[in-house]
Amino acid sequence: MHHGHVSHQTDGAALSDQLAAALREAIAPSNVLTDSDLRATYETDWTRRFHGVAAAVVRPGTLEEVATVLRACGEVGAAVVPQGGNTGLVGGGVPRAAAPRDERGSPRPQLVLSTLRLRVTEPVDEVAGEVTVGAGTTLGALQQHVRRSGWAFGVDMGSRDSATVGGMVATNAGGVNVLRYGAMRQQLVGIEAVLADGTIIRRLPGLMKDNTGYALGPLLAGSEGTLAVVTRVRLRLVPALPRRAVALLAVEDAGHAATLAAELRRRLPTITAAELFDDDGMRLVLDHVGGEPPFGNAYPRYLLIESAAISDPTDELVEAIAGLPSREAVVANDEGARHRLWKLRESHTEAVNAAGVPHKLDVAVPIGRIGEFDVEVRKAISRADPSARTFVYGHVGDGNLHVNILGPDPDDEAVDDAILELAIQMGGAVSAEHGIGVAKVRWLVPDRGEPDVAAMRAIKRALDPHDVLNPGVLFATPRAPG
Ligand code: 2HG
Ligand code: ZN
Repeated sequence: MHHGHVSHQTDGAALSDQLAAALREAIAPSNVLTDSDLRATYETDWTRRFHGVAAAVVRPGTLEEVATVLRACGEVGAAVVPQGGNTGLVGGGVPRAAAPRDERGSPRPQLVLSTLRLRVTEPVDEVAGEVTVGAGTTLGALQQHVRRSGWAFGVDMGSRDSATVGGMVATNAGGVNVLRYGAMRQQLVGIEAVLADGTIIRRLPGLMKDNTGYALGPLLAGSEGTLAVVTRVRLRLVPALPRRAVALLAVEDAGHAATLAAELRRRLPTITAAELFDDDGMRLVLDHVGGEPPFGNAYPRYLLIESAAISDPTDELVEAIAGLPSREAVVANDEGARHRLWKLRESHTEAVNAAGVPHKLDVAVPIGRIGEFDVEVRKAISRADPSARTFVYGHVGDGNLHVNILGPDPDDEAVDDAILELAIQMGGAVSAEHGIGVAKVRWLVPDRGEPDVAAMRAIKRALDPHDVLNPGVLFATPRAPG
């Protein structure tokens, strides 16, 4: 099988004099990085599995600069890879390993367009419970920014200090609170973006209801940089819930964890998260970050539950889990102890990454079939690669499992295929939150079906007829026909 899109890079075309001159005229030369040392961190993704060569990394600081970059790239047929905090896990925000090609088969230069400098934050609109921020604002900075307003942001995830709001919208990031507040698309009330030809679209209304025409924001959410560069977003906020409690339950298997989480969603209205991990994963985390195991015994699976409210939800949480058939449980309400329990789950990504170059599949599975999936996926992985090490963790409350594999070569996709095939077979999806990127392009049609993908391609052609934005991401053939 040919798996040319990972690991082995071919050289992309260099920056032409015309494009170099146009960029340097539009943007301060210090924000047009052509030196390979300066480009390096923008060229490799967080897993190290995906990387490519950029002719340049450009860091526009204003909306107009973004538009100029896109126009200049369009004129010379260069490809633009939009990038936020570069915390993506499917290769969608770094240059392609095999450079995209033009009609004559020549490699096109690829540029990374970093949105990190688009950081203008507007004051919180306390009456509407909304805020408008630049795409390059990190999630952590956004959380900080709204802190004193009595409002909070509804999406949270482990990469908060690097992930940017623009990237999170472009990928429709999910995270740990989806069962309570939804993913990024559900937080979006307005958007400003630049289309491939430099056209600026903007709707940042500050209106709770706005039913005027096609909703472009929700369309761009999850478009993975293929339709526009997101420059600014208006986000809904949720009431700040300052008091928290966390419980860790030792359980028999993943199906058991899913059933308990589903039960708690009904019995515990303050629930904000229901997370799963297995014992191998927890040992790997403890070896990596240190700390004590939460229980004297080892158990097959662990379920972490968080509650948040205006007043202390501990009693409510304790009561809700008291009647549940778990093997053992601990509850934490002071900050240090809560943090230690969360760390057992949130440090998985980092611990797995420290142990090797991982294969990561973030599948969605119908909640009622999670137990069966967890059993079958481990069998399918051992069949595909008997020496693979498997860790299954994730957001069990919303049906999103992160299957992580160590062992197979970065460009050996046998285990990836086995996992994704099983997810589709069981009525799931090949991506729950990380997106398709370049990692799963072959799986878009098997998952979505031809008619859906044809409609997506029609949208892509209408908004980006010359395939300027992120070619090679989402669709299997870089160049859409027609
Ligand atoms: C998480 O939930 C992230 O921790 C990363 O989505 C998942 O490491 C992963 O595969
Ligand atoms: Zn996740």
